[in-house]
Amino acid sequence: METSSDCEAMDPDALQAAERFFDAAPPLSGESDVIAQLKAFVYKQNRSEKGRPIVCVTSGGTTVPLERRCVRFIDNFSAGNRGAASTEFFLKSGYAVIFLSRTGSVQPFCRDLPERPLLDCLETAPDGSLHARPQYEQTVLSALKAHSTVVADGTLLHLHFTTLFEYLQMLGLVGSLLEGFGKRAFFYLAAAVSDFYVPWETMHEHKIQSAGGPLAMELCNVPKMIPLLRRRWAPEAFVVSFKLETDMGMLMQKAKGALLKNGVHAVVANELHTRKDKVVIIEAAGETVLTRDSRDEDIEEKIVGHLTQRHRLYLKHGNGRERASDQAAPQSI
Ligand code: 9Z3
Repeated sequence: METSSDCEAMDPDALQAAERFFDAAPPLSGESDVIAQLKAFVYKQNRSEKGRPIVCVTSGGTTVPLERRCVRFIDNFSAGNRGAASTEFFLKSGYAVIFLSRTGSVQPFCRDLPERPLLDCLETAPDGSLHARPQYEQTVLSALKAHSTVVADGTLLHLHFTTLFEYLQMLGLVGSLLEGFGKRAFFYLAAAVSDFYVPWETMHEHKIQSAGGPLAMELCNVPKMIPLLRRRWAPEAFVVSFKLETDMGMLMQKAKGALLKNGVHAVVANELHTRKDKVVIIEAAGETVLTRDSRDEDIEEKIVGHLTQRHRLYLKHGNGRERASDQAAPQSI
């Protein structure tokens, strides 16, 4: 069994930087409510089906506030499609899912609905009753069916973040609460997390004034938290991180580096503009290229299929980071 001691020890400077980040971060609003929801969910999963694996899917982009009473912030492109689609496939594969997503990002089972689902999908009949418009009837029906199934099964927990601080604090809470799940816990880190931020202690309290002329601000590096997840919060959990670049050459090099440096079980490498069509999964065993064959297909079905199979192997034997000689040959799917 792999434990934290089997992993490379965490660099003490990196650990200190991570600790400083949390000490200086603003208190997480609604923290006790988040903990209560998590505890109830975890308790339910343990009671209802003993062997059910549990995955935390992170999704969407984090904001970086520029002021404490925040008027302005830095954001990124992530819409949360990957996390929402992957959640649907994890649920189909029998996982319980903690969906840690950016407020307002794409949600599971809503991907096919228009942007204003209530206004665009529904209409009132002359007697005042409410109906789905005929062109949306099937889409609304299948979204409702899928949603009510997971509500009845109690297998999906939604948690929302907006800022980088909230995201990392909530990931820490989920990590620590899932420690007891051992290898059954799986982290699928698809959220696009900012690399830079303004530390709370140096942040302007009030709206930054333009009268002072052009704005020059220094952003600090966000401490790396994946090693903390791997080595402290949930050392036995199966952890998959994502690497995004806009330069293909750099992508593979950085993704391979992340696999080694962070001690994760796999890194999903994707390039910004082709992310819906192609990803490369990098593992100690080698590389697997996954592509989507048509626009009707979700590449997430293949990503989740590949990784849940790896998670099953990890649960059965091994540490999930076997070398190429121990596993089936890498492939293109
Ligand atoms: C990803 O690479 C995701 O696949 C996407 C999904 C964000 C591209 P969408 O939300 O896109 O469906 O629009 N996520 C991780 C990106 C990231 O920030 N990775 C960090 C990095 O590349 C490591 S934690 O350094």
